[in-house]
Amino acid sequence: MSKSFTLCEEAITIDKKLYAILKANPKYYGYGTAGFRFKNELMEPISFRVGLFMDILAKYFFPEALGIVITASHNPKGDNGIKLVNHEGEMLEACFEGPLNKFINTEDISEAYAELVTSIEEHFKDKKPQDKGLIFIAKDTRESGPVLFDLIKKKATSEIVDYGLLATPILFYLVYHYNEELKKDPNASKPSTDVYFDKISKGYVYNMERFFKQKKFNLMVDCSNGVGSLMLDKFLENEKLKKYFNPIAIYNKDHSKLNEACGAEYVHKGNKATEEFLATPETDDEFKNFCFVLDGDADRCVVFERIDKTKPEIRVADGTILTALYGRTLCFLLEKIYALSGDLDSSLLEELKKKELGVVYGGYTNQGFVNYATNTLKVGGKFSNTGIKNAHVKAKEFDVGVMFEPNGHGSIIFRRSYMNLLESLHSSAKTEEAKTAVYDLQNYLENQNYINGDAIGNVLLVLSSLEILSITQADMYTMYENNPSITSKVPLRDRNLMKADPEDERRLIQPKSFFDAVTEMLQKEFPGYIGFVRPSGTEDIARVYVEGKDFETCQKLEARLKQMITDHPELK
Ligand code: G16
Repeated sequence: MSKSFTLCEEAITIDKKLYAILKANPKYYGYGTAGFRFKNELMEPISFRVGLFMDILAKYFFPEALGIVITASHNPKGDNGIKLVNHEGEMLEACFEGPLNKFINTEDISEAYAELVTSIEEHFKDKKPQDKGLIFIAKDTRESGPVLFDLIKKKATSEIVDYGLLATPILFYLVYHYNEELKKDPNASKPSTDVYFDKISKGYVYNMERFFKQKKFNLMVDCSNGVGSLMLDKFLENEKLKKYFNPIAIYNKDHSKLNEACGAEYVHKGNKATEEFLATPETDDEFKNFCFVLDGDADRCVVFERIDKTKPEIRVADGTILTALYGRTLCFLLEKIYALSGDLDSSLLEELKKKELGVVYGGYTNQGFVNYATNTLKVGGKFSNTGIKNAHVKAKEFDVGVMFEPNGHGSIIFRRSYMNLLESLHSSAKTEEAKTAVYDLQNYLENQNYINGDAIGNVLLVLSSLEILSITQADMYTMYENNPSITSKVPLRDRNLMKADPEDERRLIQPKSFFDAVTEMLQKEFPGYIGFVRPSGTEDIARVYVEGKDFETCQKLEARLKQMITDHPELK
């Protein structure tokens, strides 16, 4: 093993004791859709080893920071997890997942550590590690968070900056921000979270000052009893934000009931409102309740409203509708710029017109949206497997990419070169009107969380988008027509019983016989319908998705797929 990294005896002793927990629960502990996610006690040995892994990696990136968020987001409160943040403020690069998984799943830590060090050294070739590393850490409100935090830093020698309780996307942003600042000033100080709150608030206040017309709704936010309520309180310290909505009602702030019958996952998957919302009567005036629902670590949000003010049924604006809303707003802002061509530098404008705007969609994205993006918005589209870590890679292939999962996780990503072009267009604009039109787009893109999507940032961006487009919340639901669809799940003993094709998760490579049977059944009995099954990367469940012309047929197909999962011998 390299001399740069050694494992002390104490670390070996600590690990031995902790690893017994994994040995007693033998299975493969893989880095999934959003990092590691298992029962609290299983996360303890994993956290200790993750601390050692990140310590090595951080020394290759120093003086840049890396990040860790201790969260299991939408999972039940008995679970916890770890999301790892790379030096660009994105999820850990996929190339490190293999060595990390090997490290976690090899019992003998001395052997596993030596192998890990070798593979990281090979990755960095001639680059030498520093003596120090820097890691920003935050956690959600789970009780097990502090224990995992202590285990992560127990034998890590890097400098740890503890950001305490924080929404996942904020920690991601802080890593990005600090590393960007370092490029300008090698002595940049560690950012405070205010950097983030100020940025997002600035974007919203600008949009409102420019486009706000009148109050139209009562705003409600369901925080899933998670860390989002703390973030929202912090945002609302800014009085300017509150000017534009009726008093905000915040639900589900009790951290002891994290994700219990509330939150984005509950509302989105169940297509039903929470008790608290239903217990809040609509007012008699013209205002309607407008509800935003966050998830446990406040990186996802979906929106809903009552269909009829007097009835409990709701309709949900999922992440796909948010993609349509943002895509439409971007097209609108661009059209406003194009309309002022006489006031703008013509060659820069031509360059802008050549830039590619696109959307990223996944297996659960309704075909109704895909048609809307292609035929109405006329923007490019790319398929991505589940997980923001995958969507991000695809979104970066566009100059401006709107990436959202239907479950409400997403954001607008753009290339720095695109923003530089807007800056040149802005500074060379010949009239105030043209300058403002360009700045409207700059503000819309720059002052939102373009790193990995933030639930509260998205609440504000949805409100901004509606004002920019002069449309109401109700208009969001009629931008395009969805095909009937159902997303559901079937418990699995172990998520590893199924393996999805890494190229396209809608195909299963294991059990092969199950996938072949599903393909044949679909062709014979449900022609024209979409139906697929994939293992979750965050829970021990199989996710089932069906979509087609008729809802009743979708229900039959869903029931059929669920039965096939339950009956298949290799899935028992
Ligand atoms: C995580 C990921 C999301 C993903 C979701 C479900 O969300 O960040 O990208 O869509 O899990 O993944 P799976 O279908 O593999 O269970 P969160 O909000 O729980 O972190």
